[in-house]
Order: sequence, then structure tokens, then C-alpha cells
Amino acid sequence: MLKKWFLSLAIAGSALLSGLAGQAEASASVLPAAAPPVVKGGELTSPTDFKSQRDALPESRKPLEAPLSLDKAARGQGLSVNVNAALNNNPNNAIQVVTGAVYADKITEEGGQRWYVFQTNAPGKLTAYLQTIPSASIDYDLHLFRYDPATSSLVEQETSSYGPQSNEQISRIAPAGIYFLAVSAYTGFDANTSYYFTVVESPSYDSAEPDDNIWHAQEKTDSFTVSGQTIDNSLDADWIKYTVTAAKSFHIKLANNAPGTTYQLQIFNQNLGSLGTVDQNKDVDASLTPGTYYLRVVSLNSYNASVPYSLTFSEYKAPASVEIVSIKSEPNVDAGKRIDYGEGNKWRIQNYMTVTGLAKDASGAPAFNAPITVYIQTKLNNKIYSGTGTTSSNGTFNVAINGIQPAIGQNLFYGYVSTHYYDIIPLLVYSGGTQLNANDNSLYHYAYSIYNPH
Ligand SMILES: [Ca+2]
Ligand SMILES: [Ca+2]
Repeated sequence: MLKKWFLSLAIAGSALLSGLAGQAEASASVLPAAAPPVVKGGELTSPTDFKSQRDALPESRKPLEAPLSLDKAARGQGLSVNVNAALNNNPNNAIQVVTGAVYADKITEEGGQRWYVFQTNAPGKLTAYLQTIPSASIDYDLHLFRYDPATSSLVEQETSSYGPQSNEQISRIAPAGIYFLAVSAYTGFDANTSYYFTVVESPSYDSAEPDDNIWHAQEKTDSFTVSGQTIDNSLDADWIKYTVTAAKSFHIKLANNAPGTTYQLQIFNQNLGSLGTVDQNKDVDASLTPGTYYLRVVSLNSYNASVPYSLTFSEYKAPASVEIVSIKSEPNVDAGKRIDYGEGNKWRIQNYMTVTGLAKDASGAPAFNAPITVYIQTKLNNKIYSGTGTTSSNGTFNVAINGIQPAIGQNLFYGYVSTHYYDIIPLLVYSGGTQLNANDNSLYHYAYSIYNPH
């Protein structure tokens, strides 16, 4: 159990405020000035056992890669500061920090805690991030509390408690107020190596927030689309706990057009082991076994809190129909559209053809990665020709048939300057042995024409 702090109002208030004043002075060279939080009311206690949320953890013993490195950010901004000037090992000795800055600190004892306090002046999303010490034998956790002035207590605890070598992240939709942050040593410690942390404020954020860790992941099953979500700060991580109900193939797409940003989908198994990544605006087809996965969308560089991305997992279904968009043939017979010799609008081909189309499943959704075979049967000896292709991630396909023998010209059409001789031949589209409904079922197979002006 965590120690409880039962201090009188006077002691709690004065200890906190004097500690803040001292820290502000000690770190004045690197920290922006901030108004000290005003603490009033009764006793300041820590309401919850830090380790109680461990029970809810999946077996997250494997490293979870962090999207960025805070120590590099700290060095780059010149913001790194060792805040351990006084032993801030309880909330009454919490050190004042400000949002937007990066801090370094150390834990020097088994089971140790380090406490920080900050104030926000506007409601919004708070993101607290801990870059832990990269050691398999050290496991630090991160905790966020709101200070309730009415009761003088720390309330609404949020905890991020991944395993060793995983950075911790908490987000919370938070009113303006005073907040306490704590880093606790769950396993081991390193008195000589700093961890780094920061708290950032996001004035605007998407409706799925807070979803910055697996404990607040949205739940999705099989095919889904999320749209309207944004990356609202450089640390924002949007998590989805994803259930696949049977062995299925999915078309995966992370669409992002926010200028100057590069987002990425990261896919983890239920133990948070990495299964791979999907770059933005790429079409990816993947087969997944049934089970639980974790999905995380992050930015690899900048962010944009107003331009949303979308993420789609579309389950593969066998094609049921095709929409033929065009059939190309020799320039002298290819009108660029269907023509009508009197037997209806049909594409006209001669010695070769390329069929372009879109395959759809029974629901009308694009059928991706599906085999497509196109057959025609010419009149001379009923000779059959075929060509094959595979649909793209968007369900489109191109199938070519070359070396088609001449038509016999059993039909004729009296044109204005010539008479055309042609056959009407069947066109069939199959996928995996199943004939598909198509908007074209026959073609004009052009034979020849005789000059015959009217
Ligand atoms: Ca977000
Ligand atoms: Ca998020």
C-alpha cells in the first residue's frame, strides 16, 4: 500500500507552497515563471494504491517502442533540468513544473516515488509522458491526479503501468486546475540514470480522447472505420483494442492529408509485441488470425489538431460482381466507348483487348486481392480465349487477352460510308470458379468493312 499523507491544512499548504517557491528559485534559469498553485482546504492524501491497476494489465512484458525520445527533445530545447534538488518523494514536497517543458529526475531508492505539481489555466486535454530507464530490471510507472480544492484531496487517479522498457503515457480531458504527477518505482531503480517526463496541453482534441494508452483504447471488431480523429500534439497516441473474430484478410488504410505531417499505424499483438507498421496513405492487405490486437496511430514528426485522419480495416469478401469500366482494343476499332451496331451498346474489339474494371463483394464494397479471369468465345471453331488478373487493394483490375483470331463477320451493319462485318461474342468474368455478374456480357468482334458510300 502507498503511504497516506494525513497532514493538517496549514502544514500541507505551507509545505507545498514553500517547496514550490524554493524550486522556482532553484530552477529559474531554465524554467518559465509560473504562478504557484493555490492549495486550500483539508488534508492532502493520496487516494489510491499505486499498484492496484496492475491487475488490469495484459501480459505487457515486451518493450513498447516510444514514438519519440524525450531526452533528445530536452537537449535540443535546452530544457533538461534535474528537479531533484529536494527530495520530492511525497505530494507535500512535490516540485512545481510547467506544461510544455521536459524534465529529468532520478529515483534513488527501492519503491521510491517522485512527485510534481503543475497548474493549468484553461480546460483541455492533458498528456503526461514518461520516458523510462531502458533496463529490463527497472519498471517505473506514471500517475496523474487532480487536486480537488473542495476536499483538499488528490482525486481521479490515472495510471500508466506498462512493463519494463516501455514508456508510460496518460491523457485526460481536464478542467483548469492543479494537478499532481507521480513517478513510482514498481520494480528496481537506478540512482544514476535519469528518467524524463513532460506534460503538454492540447486545447483541441478529437472525440475519442483520451485514448493515449491501452487502458483507454477504443474497442473495434473486424471491419471498422474511424474518421474525424486527429493527432493533437507530438505525443498523441490513438489506441484501438482490436478483436478479429476469425481468420480473415483485411485491406488496411491510414489516410492522412494534414500538411507537413507523417502519421503511422503500429500493430501489436495482445502482449504488445510489434507485428508491423502501416505508413500513411498506403494500401496494405494483411491476413490476421483470430484474437486480440492493439493498434496505435502516432505521428512520426509534426501534428495537426484540426485536420483529421481516417483509419479503415476492410474485411475481404469474395467478389460477387464486376463493373467493366472500359475495354481497349486496336485504335481503328476502339471508339473509346460502347457503340451500337443495332444489337445494343457493346465494346468493340478485334485482335486484342484489355478489360479494366472494378470487382465488388455482395455488399457493393470493393473486393480486393481477388483473382479475376475474363473469357471470350470467338465464332470460328468456337475458340475460347482467356486472360487473368488480380484485383488491387481498391478492387480494380486489368485483364489483357492477346492474339485473338479474326472474326468471321456473320453480322453486318450498313454504315454511312461503309458496311461493317462483325460477330457478337460472349464475354464472361469469373473469380475462383464463380461467374460474376457484369454490366457487359457480350462484345462486337470486328471482322472487316467494305467501302460503300451512300
Ligand atoms: Ca487523437
Ligand atoms: Ca490519443
